[in-house]
Amino acid sequence: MGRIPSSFLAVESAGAPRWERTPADRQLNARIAQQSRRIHAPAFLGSWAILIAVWALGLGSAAGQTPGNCSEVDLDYICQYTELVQGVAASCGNQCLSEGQACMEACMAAQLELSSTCIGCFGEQTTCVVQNCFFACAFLGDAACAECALTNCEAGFNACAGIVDQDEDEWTNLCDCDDNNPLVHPGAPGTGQGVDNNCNGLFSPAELAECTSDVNGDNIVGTEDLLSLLSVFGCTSGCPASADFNDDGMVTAGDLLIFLSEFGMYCL
Ligand SMILES: [Ca+2]
Ligand SMILES: [Ca+2]
Ligand SMILES: [Ca+2]
Ligand SMILES: [Ca+2]
Repeated sequence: MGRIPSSFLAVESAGAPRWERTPADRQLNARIAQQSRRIHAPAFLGSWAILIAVWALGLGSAAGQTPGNCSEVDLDYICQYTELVQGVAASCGNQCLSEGQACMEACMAAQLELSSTCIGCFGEQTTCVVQNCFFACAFLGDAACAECALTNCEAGFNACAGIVDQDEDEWTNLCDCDDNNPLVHPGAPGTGQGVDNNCNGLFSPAELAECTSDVNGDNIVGTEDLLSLLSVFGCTSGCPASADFNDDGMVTAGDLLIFLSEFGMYCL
């Protein structure tokens, strides 16, 4: 059962790598940053009620692809505001120890921008912990409480919320910005394929691809580059080097194929 990868803690605290050499670089990163999700390192407290929040992070392994009660927006919110969700779940868990599920749900709904169906999963968790782990949590200490809760209630919460790890890279779809690519997750090293490997919303030099068909030098292989290629397509002599990607002196289907293989990539 996976716990929090240490890299999760390092991502933001180390500062996001920023790759900016020119004004165009800054524009690129600014554009990417608009769509980025910030990852906050979780801080765990001693109270057993915090466990409710721990499960909510979906940091354990999860199986199955059943759509859950938490929407994409909910999952993104939990990833983005990890500490807030943890804190609220902890305080609500403490407040509602004796009152149970409805109390927990009302308490969380008042403080978090999560859908009611998603919050229902937190409520179920409260019930699960009280039913299965009350003794451990009340008398045996935090470690025993945590173990009991993870064993008995984590899988149920993940199933309820729809938290999965489809690509089995040990990061669930809460914070895995591409849960179909195991080379992409928070803390992942760059693979030079033009994708945001570490999910920080920015491109480091190690993540960017070496493109040959970024003709206009805007760090993305896109339609402008295609138009530039097509404007000289069929050229057989004296062709512009910027469109002759395979250096055979002509601009033909071979060059178009190279373009297509790089289309959409973010480039050095
Ligand atoms: Ca994953
Ligand atoms: Ca992934
Ligand atoms: Ca990145
Ligand atoms: Ca060529």
